[in-house]
Amino acid sequence: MRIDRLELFLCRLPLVHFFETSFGRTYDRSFVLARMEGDGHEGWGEAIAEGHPYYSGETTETVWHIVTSFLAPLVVGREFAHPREVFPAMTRVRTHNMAKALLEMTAWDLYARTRGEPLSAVLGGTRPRIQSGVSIGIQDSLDQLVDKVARERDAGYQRIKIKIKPGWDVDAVERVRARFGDIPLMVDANAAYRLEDGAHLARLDPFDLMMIEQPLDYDDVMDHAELQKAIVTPICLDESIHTVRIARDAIAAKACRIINIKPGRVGGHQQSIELHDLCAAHDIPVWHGGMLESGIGRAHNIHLASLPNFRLPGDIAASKRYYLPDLIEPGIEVAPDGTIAVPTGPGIGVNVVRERIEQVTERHVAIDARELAR
Ligand code: OSB
Ligand code: MG
Repeated sequence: MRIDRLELFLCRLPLVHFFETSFGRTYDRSFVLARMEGDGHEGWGEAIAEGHPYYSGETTETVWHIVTSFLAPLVVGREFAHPREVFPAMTRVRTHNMAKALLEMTAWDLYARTRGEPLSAVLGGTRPRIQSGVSIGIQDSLDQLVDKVARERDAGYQRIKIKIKPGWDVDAVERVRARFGDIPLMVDANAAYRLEDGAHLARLDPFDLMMIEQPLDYDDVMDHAELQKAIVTPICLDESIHTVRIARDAIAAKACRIINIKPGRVGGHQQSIELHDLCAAHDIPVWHGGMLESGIGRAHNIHLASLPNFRLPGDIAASKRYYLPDLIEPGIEVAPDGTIAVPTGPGIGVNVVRERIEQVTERHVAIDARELAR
């Protein structure tokens, strides 16, 4: 597979409903899309970096800078026997896994389309449908939260995740449990707590939560290990797991019992497969996270989530919860049983709507192998 040309699109889409985490409230989503050409085919990908550096230090602007100035010359105009070679080709550049993942994942789509196979098949996926859960942001009131949970449960989602932060935690969980009994429920703190909050977080233990996601800071493995000793609820790490090596250390330190995989966070599909396999070897269940992706990133996630150790429902929900219309046609749909079909066409297997992308593109660049060679 030779990558002849790369295009980047900086896009902004309004969200159907605002989304609030412990970082703040988002009304629209900025993201970078990539399109590659090679061997007479195209591939598409999406970076998970947001317009701000609150979930991660990377942003849409750092992705743009790192890809155009440093990563594109390592990838465009090069021949790869397999997309697993793309991430190693970029190791000279330190960190910036979201920028690397953008190119790596786009190359996987190109490769799968070149072979005429669905992405899931080339990634090693084994299931035809994935289990879908939802992530519900912080609301203006507990009544609104309960209404939202009711709506998503009725739509069939297999588990509910609610965002928490100091001041919006034990009461929120208590209300949801009181109203909905034993629905599969979990919470995500997005690093809003400190180890000193251990006694407070232990107050969540009676509510039989599936897990608490990322209670402490993004670079703090040892305090998570300490906290896990003080609470019964299993800890799941998200932000902390930016590389496969850190996952190895976190597992060894017993800092978590579950891991959330976002390919965009760890450098792409190949790193995700390695993380998935590492977790399987240690009997750590994984589930697929989400970052309010458009249909392009969402389709990539669905294919990856078809691997066997994705044993828990992920944050991969229907397009209509996020963007109307989406950048793909038809949008991703969730069946009444809370599952999503893995697309069976070549590559990510969804129709990318070019006109819609052009409408929401604020900046575009094309990088051609011939120009780089000069
Ligand atoms: O922590 O999982 C997270 C969205 C943006 C940034 C971080 C996170 C999230 C979500 C939303 O939880 C998941 C989704 O519905 O895409
Ligand atoms: Mg999270």
